[in-house]
Amino acid sequence: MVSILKLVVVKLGGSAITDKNKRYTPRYDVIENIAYDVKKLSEKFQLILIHGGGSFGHPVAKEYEIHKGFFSKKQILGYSKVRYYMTMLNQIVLEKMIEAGVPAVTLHTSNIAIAKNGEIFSMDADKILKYLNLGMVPILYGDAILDLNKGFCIISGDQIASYLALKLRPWKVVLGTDVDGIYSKDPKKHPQAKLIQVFSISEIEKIRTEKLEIDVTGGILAKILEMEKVVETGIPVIIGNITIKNGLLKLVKEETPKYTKIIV
Ligand code: IP8
Repeated sequence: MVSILKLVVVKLGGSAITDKNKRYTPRYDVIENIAYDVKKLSEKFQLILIHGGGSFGHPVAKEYEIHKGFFSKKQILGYSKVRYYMTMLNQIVLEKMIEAGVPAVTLHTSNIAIAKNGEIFSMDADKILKYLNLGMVPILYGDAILDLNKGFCIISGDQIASYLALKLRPWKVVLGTDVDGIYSKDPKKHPQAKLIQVFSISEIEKIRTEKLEIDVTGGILAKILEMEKVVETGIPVIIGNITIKNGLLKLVKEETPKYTKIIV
């Protein structure tokens, strides 16, 4: 069975789908709106959804230093907790998708992938393709996974998005977040920050000098470096706001004036 629909890899950022200031707090209204957009988009595109950790994954991963790999027995309860809370967030996303009529199916990242030194070493992309060919919408998420050298590590949703983009060569990669794109400064701290509509990877030094909030998966800098691998191969990457009504719908179709396109 060969599908003729264009494939889009969509990352639902943790800052959009959760309240990053309150542990384990989903933004139900945002997830519901996104699910409605996904339903509409799924009529025209094949979609792979990947969600981030937000306040479900990051605080607990940081507390137990899961991203540093195994170095103490004290961490193993933390590994369980990260997996537990990420599964919980995933259930919420999945539930809202199904309620909106999206034939979504979760592939738990830690069960289909293994890492080596913090990078995805292998992932069973064939299963993802099989679900796509059935007309379903696979969902993966940033997670704590086994690592061949470090015992375990954290793999971000962005790493999954770039890995799958390079393997499956989608029409485009869309990164949804809670701001309109990449700014000259952190827009949450500097209201006068300017949205960069076309961000060239060569300009990365400009934001490298900024004091940016870094989470266990490296924040905006790690995101851009991950996306460099994708745009280098000619696949477009766009980033924009999915917390507003029809935000994801308009972003995928590039029907909004406010978003960032990442180029080499
Ligand atoms: O939010 C990290 O994924 P991200 C997930 O895409 C965890 O960076 C478990 C912290």
